[in-house]
Amino acid sequence: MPASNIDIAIVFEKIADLLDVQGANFFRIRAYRKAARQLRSMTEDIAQCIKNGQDLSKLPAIGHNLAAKIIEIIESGNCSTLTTLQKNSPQGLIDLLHIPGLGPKRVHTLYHELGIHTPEQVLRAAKDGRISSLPGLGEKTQANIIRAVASQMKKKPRVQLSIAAQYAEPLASYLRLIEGVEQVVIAGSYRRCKETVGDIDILVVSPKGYKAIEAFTHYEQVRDVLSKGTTRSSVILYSGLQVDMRVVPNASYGAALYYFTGSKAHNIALRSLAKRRGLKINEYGVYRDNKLIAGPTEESILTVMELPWIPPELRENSGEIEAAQQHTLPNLVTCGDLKGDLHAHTTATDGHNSLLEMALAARDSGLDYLAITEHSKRLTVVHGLDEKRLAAQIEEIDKLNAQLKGITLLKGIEVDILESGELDLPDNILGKLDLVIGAVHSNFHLSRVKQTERILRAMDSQYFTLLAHPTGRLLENREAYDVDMSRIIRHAKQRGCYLELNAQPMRLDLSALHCQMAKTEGVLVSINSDAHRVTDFRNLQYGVGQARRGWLQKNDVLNTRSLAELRSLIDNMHNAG
Ligand code: DGT
Ligand code: CA
Ligand code: CA
Repeated sequence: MPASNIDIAIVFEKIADLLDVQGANFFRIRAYRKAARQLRSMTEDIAQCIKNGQDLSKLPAIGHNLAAKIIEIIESGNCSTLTTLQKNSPQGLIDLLHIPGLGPKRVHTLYHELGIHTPEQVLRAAKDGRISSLPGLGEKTQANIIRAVASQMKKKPRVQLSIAAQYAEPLASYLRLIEGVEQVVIAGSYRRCKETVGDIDILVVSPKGYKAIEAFTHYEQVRDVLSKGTTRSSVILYSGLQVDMRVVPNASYGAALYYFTGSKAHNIALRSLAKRRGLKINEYGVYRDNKLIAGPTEESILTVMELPWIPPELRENSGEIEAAQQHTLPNLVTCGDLKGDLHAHTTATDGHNSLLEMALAARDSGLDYLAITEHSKRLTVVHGLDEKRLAAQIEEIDKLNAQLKGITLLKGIEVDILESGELDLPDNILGKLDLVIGAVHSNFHLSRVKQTERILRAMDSQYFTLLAHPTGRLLENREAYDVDMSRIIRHAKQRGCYLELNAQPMRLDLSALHCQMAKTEGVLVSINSDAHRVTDFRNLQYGVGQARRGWLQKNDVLNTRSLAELRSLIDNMHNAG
């Protein structure tokens, strides 16, 4: 397989980086960078140009010297200049260039004066005060370096699952059309339905690895090719998202999928279980005495381990392997189990569609009932409903229900929980509703005790049915407010009320851990879309993914109940309360 334009550009960029660190001549470095840019922007295949007898040195930014290097790379697959440079500089040195405040000059100094060539070493030296003693690097620079390295090491931005899907799914569809590609699966944390992902991991089954890799690195959304081999490659998309791809043959599909689905902790635990059973497990298969005994499917891997199917959402090494051994794994809730949705808005407040439009969209999504739960008057920015407007909506819903077929609208409200724990609307109107969702939308910074008391107090009010987005967090954006969730869950149990798992991709609130706590306590969770427009019912899938990560079964979820069952659950609660 001849090197492509991008392969050669990567080589030139690496050379430029290494020369930079060595303090080489500025013009020499710039020549490599310019040539790399030229190669990345060219539409003709450079290998083809050579075949056609074209003189490469006539191309912009490419002289005789670089033309010879291009020919060398294409003919031999190697570049002796890069090999020599790599021999003389330790791995990791280039990573230092990407730390803010550490240009080539400083990296050069750190390496030659202190022998530093990894971010960890930089951090250690800075903390020991060794960096500030170097010429041209004072206390202030040292402090800045500590901050930059520490934040770089800890912070890899994570992307919401639904946003990752917008980039990963079209890429997977594109790859499915490539000649020789038999299967494409998005693995990693994406497949485990984690609420955010660090990067996308794509597994491709094909006997023609290079074709798939070529297609991958030439995908139109690719901004940078980080690495490119015969069976694996990593790229950065224009969105900033990193995608790692591995190509495997059919025979190791299951083993590779299992490995790349992770989590790492699960894999490690499974591997040590295998070891105890005299087996060896890796990304190519399961082996007994070096003989391959499983590999083509994930089921085959688990079967030789004498384990039942473990759904990807559970693979976090948080008890699933033990439960699998004891055959006590939960039968997880699925999207098809949901019979209704208990949280939605319309144009009456901050929604974008009418009652009728929302009702029909819910029905089209396969639901039997939908609760309309507008904001209450305290939320003036979204025209929250007061008693009068709510009464009017109740009437409107009654009328609509008389005409609608195949879907029932429930009358509800997402009522603000005031700082005192009182609800924003009086009992006389709340009592006319089918259900009342209470929500915290203000005073997020109360102390843990006060915030918890506020919510418990709200749950005590007679008509309270369900606590909306229980911790108020917005993923990668706003921390959860500080509450004692185990007290809230125990109180919900006592009161006979329920907790929402808000399925908006930026919320996914309850967390998986809180779902497990609710389940243990026997408090039902309602997976709600919190739809603001007709297309938002799609978000239910993310709520279900989160519920599955929280080990919830159909029975643990309130809105898997039929409408009649739901009504009787809510009525019993009022009678008890
Ligand atoms: P992310 O990307 O941070 O959301 O999380 P993951 O789980 O997708 O992690 P990633 O992308 O680093 O790796 C993908 C999978 O590859 C991971 O879930 C398990 C597997 N894997 C990666 N590194 C290791 C390793 O060192 N040991 C084992 N056993 N598996 C690994
Ligand atoms: Ca990943
Ligand atoms: Ca990865």
